[in-house]
Amino acid sequence: MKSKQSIPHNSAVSTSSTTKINRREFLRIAAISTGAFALRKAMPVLAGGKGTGIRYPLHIPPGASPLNSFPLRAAPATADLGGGQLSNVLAYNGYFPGPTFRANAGDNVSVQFTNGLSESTSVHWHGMVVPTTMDGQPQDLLAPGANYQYQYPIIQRACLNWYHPHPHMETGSQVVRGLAGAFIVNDAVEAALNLPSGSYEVPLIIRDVNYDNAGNIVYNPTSSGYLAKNPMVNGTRDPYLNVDTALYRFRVLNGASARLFKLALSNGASFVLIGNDGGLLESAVRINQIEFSPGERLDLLVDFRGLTVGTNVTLQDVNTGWNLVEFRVVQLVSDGHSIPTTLSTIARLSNPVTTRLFSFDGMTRINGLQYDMNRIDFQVPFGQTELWRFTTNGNAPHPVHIHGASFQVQSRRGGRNMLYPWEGGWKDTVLLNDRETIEILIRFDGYRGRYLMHCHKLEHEDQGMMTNFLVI
Ligand SMILES: [Cu+2]
Repeated sequence: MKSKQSIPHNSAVSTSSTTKINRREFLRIAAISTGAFALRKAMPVLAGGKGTGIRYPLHIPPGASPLNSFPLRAAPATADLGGGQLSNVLAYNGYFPGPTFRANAGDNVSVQFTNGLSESTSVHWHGMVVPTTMDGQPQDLLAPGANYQYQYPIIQRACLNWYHPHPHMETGSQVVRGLAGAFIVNDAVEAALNLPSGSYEVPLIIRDVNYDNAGNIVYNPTSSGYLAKNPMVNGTRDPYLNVDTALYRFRVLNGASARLFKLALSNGASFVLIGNDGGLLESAVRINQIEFSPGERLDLLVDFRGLTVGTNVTLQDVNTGWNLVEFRVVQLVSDGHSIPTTLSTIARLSNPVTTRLFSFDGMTRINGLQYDMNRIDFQVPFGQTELWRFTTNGNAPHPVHIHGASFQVQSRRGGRNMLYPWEGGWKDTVLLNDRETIEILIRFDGYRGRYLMHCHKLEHEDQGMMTNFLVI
C-alpha cells in the first residue's frame, strides 16, 4: 500500500511510477478524507479496471512442440479477449498469447518462423542460452514476408522461459499488441519431483492493457512506461479458472511492459515458491506476497485441497487491488501429491575474476550511453566468472535482463536493502529499484558471440537503455 504522502492533488497519475497511485486507492482515500470511514476496510472486489464483475474463462494457450521445423508465424489477428468481443491483436499462429512450447533439456529446437506482419520483427527466446544468430537480436530482424529457421540445442535445466520480438524501438509496441508466448523446458530432475501436471499445471502470463472505444488493444506509452488501466492474464480480461480440490502448479510470467505486480491470494493462503527464471530453487519456500517485474518468472504451487466446493479464491495484485484471476473451486477430487521441500542442487558461482560497473541512467542510457547496435561496449572472456554491479540514478524500476547466460544475485544494498526468496538460484532478470545497488555473479559458458544487456521495462529498452557486449 502506498503512503498517503505520495498522493497527487489532482489526479490518479503523478510524475513517476514510484509515486503513482491507482484510481481505486485514490477514490478510497478521497472517501476517507470526506468522512466515509466505512470504506476504509473495504477490500477491492471489482473484477478489473471497469469493475463490471463479469468474468470470463481463462484462456489456456495450446501446447506445441518446438521441434522438427515447427511452423511459427507472427501476423495480425483477432482475438476474443472475453465475452465474445473480437479485438485486433498481433498473434503467433493466430493465438494470443502464442502457443506454449514444451521441450526437454537436450532437445534440438527447430522453429520455421515467418514474418506475416507489415513491419520487421524477430523472435527472441528470453531465458534460453542460444547462439547469437538464434537470439533474435535487433541486428537480425526479418522483413515482412521473410522466413528464418531458429535452431539450437537446449543446453540448460528445466525452467519457464518465453519468446517475444526484439526489434529496436518497436519491442514494446509488438509485445503489448500480443506477441509473446511461454516456453517450458523439462528435465529429469524436475520430473523426479512428480509435480502437478496436465490440467494442474497452468501458465499465467500476467500483464496490463489499455483498450480503445472499440475494445482493441492500444499501445499508448509515456516516456516512463506503459502503465495500463486493466489487468489481463493469458490474453483474457477478468478471467476465472475452475479448479479441483487439488494441488496446482502455476507457471507465472510478468509479461507486462512496465508494471510490477505484487501477488497474493485473497484467502490469505501462502504460495509455495519452487522456482524462478532459471528453474527450480534449492528448497521450497512458503510465502504470502511476491513482487516481480517485467520479464521475471515464478514457479508456484497453490493448494486448493481442503477448500469447500463453491469457494472462490482470487489471485490479487496488492499494488493496484486488481483481482487478476478468480479460482472457482468446482470439483472435489482426491489428490495425493506431496509438496516437496528439497528441489534441486545449484552450484554456486564464486571467486569472480573481474568486476564491472553498470549505471542505469535516466530512462535511456547505460553508463551514459544510448544503445547503438553497431557499437560493442565491452568484452567478456568465455568461461570466466565475473561480478557485475548495477546502480541507478533514478527512474526505476529497471528490470535488468541479460542474454547469453543466467546469473546468481549476490546482494542488494540501499532501497529495499535485501534479497527475496524468488531471487535465489538462477536468474536472467533482476529488479533494480531506485537507490539500489545490486551485485550478481555471471559466467558465460554457453557460446561466444554478441549478446545484450538491457532494461526490460520495454519503453526504457526501446529508448536505448541497452548495451551490446561480446563474449570472446
Ligand atoms: Cu529501466
